[in-house]
Amino acid sequence: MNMFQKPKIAVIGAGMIGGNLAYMAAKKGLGDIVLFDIVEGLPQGKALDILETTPIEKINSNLIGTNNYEDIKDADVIIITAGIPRKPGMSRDDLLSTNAKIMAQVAENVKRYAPNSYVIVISNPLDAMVYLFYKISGFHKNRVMGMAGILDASRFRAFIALETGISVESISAFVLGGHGDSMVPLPRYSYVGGVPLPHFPGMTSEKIESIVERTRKGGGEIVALLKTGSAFYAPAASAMAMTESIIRDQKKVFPAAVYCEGEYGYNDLFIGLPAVFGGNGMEKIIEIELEPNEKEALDKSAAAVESLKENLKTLNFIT
Ligand code: TXD
Repeated sequence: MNMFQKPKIAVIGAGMIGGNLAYMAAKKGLGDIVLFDIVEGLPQGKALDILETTPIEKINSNLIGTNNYEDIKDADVIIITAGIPRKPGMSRDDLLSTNAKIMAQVAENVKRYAPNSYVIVISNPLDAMVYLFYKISGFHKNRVMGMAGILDASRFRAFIALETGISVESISAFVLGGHGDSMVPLPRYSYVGGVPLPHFPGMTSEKIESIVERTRKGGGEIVALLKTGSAFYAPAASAMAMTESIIRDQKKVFPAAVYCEGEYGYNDLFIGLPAVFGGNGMEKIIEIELEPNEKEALDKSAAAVESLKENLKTLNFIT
C-alpha cells in the first residue's frame, strides 16, 4: 500500500457474516473491499448492492464481488468466513471435517495471493480452523488470529445490561478459552460502572451463574431461534472491531484466539486470551493472574481445543 492508497480488505465467504462484514467495513470507510465466494453471482450481487448504498451513505470505498482468488491480490486484511454454519442440534465441532477442507483451500490461496496480509479467521470450529490456517499458510503468529472472545464478551455484556438495566457502554466483560461450550467467562474481571460484577448491588451469585450459562450457550440460543443458520450480525460487528483496531492501529485489547508459545502454560495452540490488536496485528498477549478454579476451567477448555487439533491430524489435514 503506498501512502495514497486505501487499505484493501478481502472477505472470503459472502454468506451471512461475509455480506454484513462487507457492509460494515464500507460504512466505516475502512478501505476498498473484495468479497469472494465460490458461488457464482453471490459475491458480485452483494458487493454491487452495497456499492449502491455508498452515494446515500457518503462512502468513498470501492467494492467488488468475485469468484477469482486473483482479486484478493495484496490485500492488507483478510477475513475468512467460508464454511458451513451450524443447524439446530449440531455442535461447532460437528463442522470440523467439512470446514477444514474449505479452510485448507482458502489458506493455500491467501498464502499465494496475499502473503503479507493480516488474517482474521471466523469459520467454526474456530480454534481449530485458525490453527489449520496458521499451519498451512506458515504466516507469522502476529498475522493470524481468530474472532470469538470479543463476540462472547459482547454477549456477556449484553446479558449483564439486560439484568442490571445499565448501559452496555458502562459494562466491560472478560471471556477466555476456546469458542465452545467450555469457554470461560470471568465475572471477577467483568465490571459494571467500574465495579467488579460480583460486588455490584443486587448481583447475586445465582444471577451471575445464569448470565454466565446464557453466555456459554449464546451461539446455540440463536441457532435454535433461526433454525437455518447461526448468528451473523454480532459476529460481523466483532470481526469489524478487530479489523478496525488493526487498520487504524488503535491498540485495543480484545479476547481473541491467539497463538500461544508458553503463555498461560500453553504451547502450539490457538486459544482465546486477551491480546492487543494494532498496526502489527496481534501485537501482544496479556497474561493475568488466574485463580486455581479459573485456570482449571481454562485448562479444560484448552484440552477440548487440543482434541480438535488431534482430529485434524487424524483426518490428515496437518502432520
Ligand atoms: O464466533 C465465531 N467465530 C462465529 C463463527 C460466530 C458465528 C458463526 N461462525 C461460523 O462462521 C459459522 O459456524 C460458519 O462456519 C462461518 C460462516 O457463517 P455464516 O453464517 O456466514 O455462513 P453462510 O451464510 O453459510 O456463509 C458461508 C459462505 C457461503 O456463502 C458459502 O458459499 C461460502 O461460505 N463457502 C466458500 N467460500 C469460499 N471458498 C469455499 N471453498 C467455500 N465453501 C463455502
